[in-house]
Amino acid sequence: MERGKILVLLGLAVVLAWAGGLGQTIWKETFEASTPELPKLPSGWTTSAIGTAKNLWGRVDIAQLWGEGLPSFPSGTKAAYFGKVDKATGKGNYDEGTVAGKLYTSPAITIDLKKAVDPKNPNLPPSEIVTGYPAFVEIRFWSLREVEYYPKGEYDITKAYIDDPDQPFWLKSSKDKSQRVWEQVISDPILVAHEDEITINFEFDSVDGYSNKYLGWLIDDVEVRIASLRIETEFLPSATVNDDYVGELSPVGVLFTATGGVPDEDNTGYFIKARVISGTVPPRLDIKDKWYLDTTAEQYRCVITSWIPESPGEYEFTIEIEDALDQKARKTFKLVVNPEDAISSIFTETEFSSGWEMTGLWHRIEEEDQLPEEPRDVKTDAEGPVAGYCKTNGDDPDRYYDTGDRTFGYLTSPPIDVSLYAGSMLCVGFRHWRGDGVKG
Ligand SMILES: [Ca+2]
Ligand SMILES: [Ca+2]
Repeated sequence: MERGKILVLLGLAVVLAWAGGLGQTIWKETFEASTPELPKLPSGWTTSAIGTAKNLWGRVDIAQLWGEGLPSFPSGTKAAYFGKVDKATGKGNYDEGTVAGKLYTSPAITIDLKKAVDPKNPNLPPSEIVTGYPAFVEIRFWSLREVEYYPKGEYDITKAYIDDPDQPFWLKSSKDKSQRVWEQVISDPILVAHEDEITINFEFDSVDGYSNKYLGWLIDDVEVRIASLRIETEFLPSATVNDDYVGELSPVGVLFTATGGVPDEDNTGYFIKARVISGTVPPRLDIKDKWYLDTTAEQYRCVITSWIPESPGEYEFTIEIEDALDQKARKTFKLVVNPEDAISSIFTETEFSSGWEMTGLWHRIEEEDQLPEEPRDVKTDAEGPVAGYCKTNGDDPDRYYDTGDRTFGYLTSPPIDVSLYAGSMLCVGFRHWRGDGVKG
């Protein structure tokens, strides 16, 4: 599971909600509890040290930070806070004259998928949810951090992770400019199972004692939710006639991947449903209606064993996936099937008999004996007719381009359809003979 990647949302929440359903909260901390008294954290939250660093984690009410002019908290008036309040100024800082850094950890959160089951939704009766039933969750929290800005090194590090400090799902440092706004952090989907236990770790590390007279770090509304459903495949590589497509796919044979949501279960395993809702799928390409969960890869996969396209074409279609909670996600794909010998030649011209636009002195020279002999005897070695830029000369060979004035003209090919070769490199080559009066 790659937890290093992180999606930070400011205005994107609406888009995600549309793309993957609203998701459902299975655990949430608002830090609003009235006991224990501030600055203590709610019960279950634990702090631990990084080395000998000072522990400044606690809980704060926005009223205590009256001198900061902060935006209102995501929920209520309280939040978790790494820092200390100066009562005289109503401002916060983490300046201890030495390294200020500590870790704090959520209570053990037991994944209870039954909390995600909508009682109005009969598709997933809670009775089917047994220990070990898989699902994807995501961690969300709101963050407001104000620390030193120093792009040449990593100080005042703020990070969040599940179990491995080296794989944070969110990390910022002095290299990232602070913004005095709340931003919502949403982790990538994390594969868990019913009754798994997870803890969420928030770590602040100033690294040293310099430049620590800043507000610090505020956290609010930590949530574990069912992750929205999403198709992870970004695009489909192009196919080639008579060439087995499975070899083009990476990993081999895996046409689509998806994550998020809660799967259904049948005798084969856990799956999400999939269907093509619009567009045209290439003939005989087998898009499965069940994408099974690969627990090692931590994704749902639509696998094909073979597909050998028989004719070129360009296809576009939209797929919709759906999980056991009726969450849906859609994506549109374009698939190009190239002709077998496509790349060697899309278009060749040896006749110049039709379709070409010729202006100025450009004209078709059909016979070899029409090629100019003056001022040089032209031998093009071309097979058949050529296009030449020179003056015609009745029944005698062409000659010169001397019109007594400036002369120019265009030789323009007919339209060449390259739409079947989208994504391919196009190169144009031509043979030419250039002399005093002719091109061939
Ligand atoms: Ca709150
Ligand atoms: Ca610092």
